[in-house]
Amino acid sequence: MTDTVLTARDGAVLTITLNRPEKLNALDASVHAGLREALAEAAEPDVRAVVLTGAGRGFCVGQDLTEFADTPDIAAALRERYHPNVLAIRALEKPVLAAVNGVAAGAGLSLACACDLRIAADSASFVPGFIGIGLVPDAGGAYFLGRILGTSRAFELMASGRRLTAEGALDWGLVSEVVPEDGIAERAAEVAATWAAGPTRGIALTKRLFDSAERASLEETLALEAELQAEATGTADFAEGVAAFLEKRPPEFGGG
Ligand code: T3D
Repeated sequence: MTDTVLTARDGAVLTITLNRPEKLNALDASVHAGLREALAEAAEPDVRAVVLTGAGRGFCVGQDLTEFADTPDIAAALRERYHPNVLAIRALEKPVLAAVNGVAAGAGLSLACACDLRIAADSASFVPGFIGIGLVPDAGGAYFLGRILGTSRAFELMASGRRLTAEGALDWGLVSEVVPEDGIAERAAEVAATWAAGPTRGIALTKRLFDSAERASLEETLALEAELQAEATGTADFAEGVAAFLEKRPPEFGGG
């Protein structure tokens, strides 16, 4: 693991911290590689929830612009460095929470939006970045923002390049919660611990169903829900959930 991406375990929660604080966690080759390793660690079965955050005053300001000169083939760089990590976040069979502790710009904004949930510090802001240097959104930015905000709002934000405040992001549903800057790590740990104590297989199957529903017909979604529900009813957590309900006690989900 590179020291530009750190991982830490607290029970079943894995926290991944982008760690180039002096560059607001801009994504250089070492961060891309470190994130890839960290996401592989996140796939381990005993990890039941993941937090992605940034060290220092930034979340992530996207591509390290000083590396552009050394990147002759941008399309290949996207395919090799960005796409595997974005797809790995979506493929993780557990919830991924972006704790947006500061500015999220360009591909940093896309990364936050690739996650399943977002909370923000009151000092955070969301900066499209791409259009500021004449680029189109990448790292899945158009895909995720279009779905979270709706095409009209997402286009207006991404094509204008204007900065969205944490409160504005809350108002638009881009984040679910805004907390004081000095409390974001603690709140992220709390939220993640709650998710980690949930029925992890059921949550993973719900994630898969929603991801599929974005681009499937009603008929296809009904077919997949039947398949996934059959799988969900085979889990120990389903048995525990029903038993706890009948015994009028809180469930204790083990994640299996
Ligand atoms: O290559 C490919 O594969 C293509 C992929 C492209 C994907 C992309 O992400 S394109 C978009 C890239 N990101 C940006 O354009 C954002 C650039 N940054 C900014 O506009 C500003 O930094 C912010 C508005 C985000 C924050 O402003 P502020 O005033 O809070 O901080 P600052 O002073 O600008 O930045 C602090 C330091 O971070 C500074 O370094 P220094 O001068 O103290 O040594 C600054 O240069 C550095 N920094 C910020 N963003 C980047 C960066 N260094 C490299 N790359 C950056 N993206």
